[in-house]
Amino acid sequence: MIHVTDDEILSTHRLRKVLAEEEPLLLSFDQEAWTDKLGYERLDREQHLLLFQMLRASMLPLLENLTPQQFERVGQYPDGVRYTLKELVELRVLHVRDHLAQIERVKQAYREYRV
Ligand code: NI
Repeated sequence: MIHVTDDEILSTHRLRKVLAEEEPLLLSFDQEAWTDKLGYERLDREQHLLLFQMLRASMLPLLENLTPQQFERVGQYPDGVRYTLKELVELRVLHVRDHLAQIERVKQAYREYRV
């Protein structure tokens, strides 16, 4: 949950930059370093879930009623790879979906183990 929220912070930042600026620089993060150095196991999950929900809610008015031109706005990573706003939104959806599937697999494995 903490990782998903941290990713959402960056994703929110990227979407806002691409909407506001001309071909802005996009940033990724070193996930393992964040998990390790920020001590994820000590952080409050409920608080991060709330933060995730607030980030999502804050983006709704910005992502509603976008024009096709806005969806084609572009940002670029330092390695030169370019993404449109549309692609960034899709990646953001996939990321959360992947982690939910992962959580389900862990639960399933746990249930099977207990039987
Ligand atoms: Ni992830």
